Amino acid sequence: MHELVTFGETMALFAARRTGPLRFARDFDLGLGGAESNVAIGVARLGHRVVWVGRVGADEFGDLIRATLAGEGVDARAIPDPDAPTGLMIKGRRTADLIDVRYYRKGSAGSRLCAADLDPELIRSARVLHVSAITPALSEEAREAVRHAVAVARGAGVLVSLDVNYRRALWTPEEAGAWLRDMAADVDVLFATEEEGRLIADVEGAEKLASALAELGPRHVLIKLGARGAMELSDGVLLRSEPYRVTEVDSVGAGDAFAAGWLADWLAGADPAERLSTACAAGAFAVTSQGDWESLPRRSDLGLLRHSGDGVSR
Ligand code: KDG
Repeated sequence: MHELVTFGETMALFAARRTGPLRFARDFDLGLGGAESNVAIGVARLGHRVVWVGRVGADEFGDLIRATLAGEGVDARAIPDPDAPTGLMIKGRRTADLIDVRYYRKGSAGSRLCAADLDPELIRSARVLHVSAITPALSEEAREAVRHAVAVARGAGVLVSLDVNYRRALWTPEEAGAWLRDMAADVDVLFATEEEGRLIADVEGAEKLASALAELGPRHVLIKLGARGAMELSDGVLLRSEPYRVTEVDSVGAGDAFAAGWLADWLAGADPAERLSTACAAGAFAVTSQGDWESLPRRSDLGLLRHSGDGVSR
């Protein structure tokens, strides 16, 4: 039986190999990206049974998504949509330190996900439902799908996890803020950066922000602080975790890795300090190579980062 259910749009991802304006990129690596499928892979790699649901085009990219997720041990319910293509995400490298993401996803198969695509029994029989605030920005039916899934999960006592994952290209801060404030009372776990948290509550300072967000309803509030680590406010108890020092190659997907680490350790029943440390370690691993999810850790990798000493693992 699966432990975590998630759903959303996963796209084919073309990542430019060379630095500079995208029009001169010439060579691209083909892979995939999607906030929720990144989390699904992360939780699966950390030893838990995960289902991902989404629509894909009846095309080569849909097949790529289905096969890749299955290869990562995710139970992928990739529903083929004959009337729309798989969405595309293009990742350019404008400078060595600046990744430039463009989407070609309007009207895509993934954006047409609707409540009827989500089997209520699948949600009720899980321990965690994980959603991101990318999905409600895709279409009205996708927004309704999130609302429906969260209501089903709450009715069954399933832990509801929400990652803000704000995407400026998809909706305005005002639209996102209104949706998130409306949703906050219905979620148990909220993941946000400081900037994302301020879409919901206009409060300065991570600690005050975490308190303000917790007051809206979530039992666990996670604030990702990037190079400063992370903060968690759970049941009134504040925890902090230092960052792991790694060389950053590609930061896209770090937040999904953090959520995956935290959720996997929640499923494993780890104590809160350990859980937050796993989340930070997973986030650190995610930035060490190209790709939104490829360098996500297995359990055995976590120790490598925690005790890397002179940087050699023998
Ligand atoms: O967090 C990384 C994701 O954002 C990426 O893999 C693709 O879902 C995606 C999006 O909308 O950006």
